[in-house]
Amino acid sequence: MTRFRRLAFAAIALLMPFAAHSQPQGQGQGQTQAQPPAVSIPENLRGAWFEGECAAPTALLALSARAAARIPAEGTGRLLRFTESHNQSGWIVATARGAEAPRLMLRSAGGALETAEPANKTRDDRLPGDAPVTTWRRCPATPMTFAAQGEGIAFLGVVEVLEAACGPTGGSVPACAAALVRVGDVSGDNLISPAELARLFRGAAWLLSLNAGASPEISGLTNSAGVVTGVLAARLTVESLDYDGDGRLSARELAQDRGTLATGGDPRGRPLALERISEGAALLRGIAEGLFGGED
Ligand SMILES: [Ca+2]
Repeated sequence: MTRFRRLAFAAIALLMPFAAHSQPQGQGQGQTQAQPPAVSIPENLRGAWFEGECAAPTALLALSARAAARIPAEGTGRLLRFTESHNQSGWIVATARGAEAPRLMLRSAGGALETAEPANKTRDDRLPGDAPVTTWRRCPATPMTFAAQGEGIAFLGVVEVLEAACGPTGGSVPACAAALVRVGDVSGDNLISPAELARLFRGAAWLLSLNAGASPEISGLTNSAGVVTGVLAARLTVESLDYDGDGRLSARELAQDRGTLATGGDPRGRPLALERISEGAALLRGIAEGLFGGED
């Protein structure tokens, strides 16, 4: 237990150097509450959608409050982090950050979801132009093809919650630290265990690889198994997924993030520059820096 406690403190301590940075700006400006969200994907559209039959879907589309991740069964995926959205002719038109400000159009169609990705040169009043419309469905259970993407999909919402709680227009350092524990705590003890922190790191690595246009992969389960003995590999696997720290893996721990592909997110906050987040231990520092240091 003390080990977990220390770890939670370590995670929070990482955020502390930025406290002095953020507080003078946040206070004394007489600002009322944060401005209304510039973008918000409706809650009933969030979560995982699939193209094709649930038995063998060809692509996954994960929607959070302010982002979309499209991942084909084979090949590279695409990450869109939205800065603005509006309604137009029955569509939600969301614009993502990036030099070309790519747009994604969404609308619900019965129980399905339709999307279109208009060409960059298509004028707003001509949308969707000749962009093809893709139909997505919900699946009752996670198709095995995409189970490994679950931690990344969960992180899609996690980063938004942190942006909302820790960003320049957000709250205080205690509120930011509390948000970190809230999104990180899987076991429900209000503390962050090594495995819970590792889960966030894996999710962040997934988001970064998707953002860089690489194939998103969760390497946590397999990347060290090839070079270490079976016993050590087994131990590393247990430690990386043992969220409650009892030394063994339950079915619930194994299915965490994979049984249900869920991503909530938070419409408040602005997308920080993911490029600034490097891997591993730099994650929390990168988040804090990006959040307390501004948007770019
Ligand atoms: Ca915990």
